[in-house]
Amino acid sequence: MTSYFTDKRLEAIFRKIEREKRLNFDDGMALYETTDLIGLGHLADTDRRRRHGDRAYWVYNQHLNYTNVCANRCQFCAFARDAGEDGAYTFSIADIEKQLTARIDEPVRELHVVGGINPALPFDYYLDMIKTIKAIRPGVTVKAFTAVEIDNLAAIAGRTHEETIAELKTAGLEMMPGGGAEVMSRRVHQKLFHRKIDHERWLDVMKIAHKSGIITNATMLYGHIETLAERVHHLLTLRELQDETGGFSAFIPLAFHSAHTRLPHLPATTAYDDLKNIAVARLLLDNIDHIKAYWVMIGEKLAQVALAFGADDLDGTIIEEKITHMAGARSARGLTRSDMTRMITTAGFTPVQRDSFYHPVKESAPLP
Ligand code: V47
Repeated sequence: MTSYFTDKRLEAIFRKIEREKRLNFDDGMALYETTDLIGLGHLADTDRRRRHGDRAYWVYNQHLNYTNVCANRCQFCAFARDAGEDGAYTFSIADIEKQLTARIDEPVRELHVVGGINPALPFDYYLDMIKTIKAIRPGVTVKAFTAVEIDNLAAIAGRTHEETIAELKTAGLEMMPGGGAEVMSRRVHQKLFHRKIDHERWLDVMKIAHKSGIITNATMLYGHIETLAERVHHLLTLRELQDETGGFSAFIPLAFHSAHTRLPHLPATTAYDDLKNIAVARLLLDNIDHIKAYWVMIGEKLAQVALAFGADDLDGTIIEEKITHMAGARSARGLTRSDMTRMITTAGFTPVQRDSFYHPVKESAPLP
């Protein structure tokens, strides 16, 4: 039989995987450097099918971005504003109640809640926000606050990270999203987001969350000034923490969008690089179960193709996305249940509606 691979380095990696040997930094570089996209996709798809068969997950979720006022002002962000600046907003608890009740007839399973580092908000605001969500929608999972926000909450509450997470948990926090580490490199941190906590602190907060029983996701922002070596280092650092805690549920590569940011000259990521990031993550993160193709950032069409390049999850309906659309994303603002299932079935996979913890959810009503 002829070999699948036009790149001989992939053949060697294939044999390593067959012998269940862990991939290392050099393998990661070879996977990123290869131009054998089909060979890379084949390796990732084989791994993906071994874990998940032909299942592809999605969740009925809603995003809530409670404020865009942010003290960090990262170079790559088009969402943040200074207090009082044109377009700055902060939702009151009453605004949040209104947003949730407006969608109360929809079978939302997960609320994804993130916002800027707004120095005017007291700790009680965050507790009230979670309690309000749980009061209006007792059945939803509250997936809220990146490690960056948790670090800020601990500072304003004057408590340790452990105590802060414990209080938020009592209020109803069940899971944390994966944003905030961007790409784990001192060089990139200095250049693009020096006011934000560094990756060592991000990892410390994630470790504490995991040890407190909070499952989290992890992300990597790619397609700006990072090198391939920095990407591989990022993935291997996540793998190392996962060996210790087992607390990461899914990994989501985030494709940089430059419009209205301080890096407007940077070109959009290519489909080729988007698929590579999915596939390399699937292969290097051997201890993280799920890889998400986040359709908001790579578009619905490519997200569908990514299911054959290592991704097993398309995230969800979202209802209304702000962060990437303010940076020029041209994908939909939100998708319906039938959009999600059509994307999956027409790619040859079996759709599984899930809750936040990847338990299958029974459809209770016909698709709209
Ligand atoms: O940390 C900010 C990124 C992240 C831009 O855990 C940008 O399920 C592209 O973390 N272009 C927040 N990306 C989003 C996030 C996330 C998204 C979906 C699912 C989950 C999950 C988490 O968005 C930030 C940053 O890395 N971001 N600006 C931009 N211009």
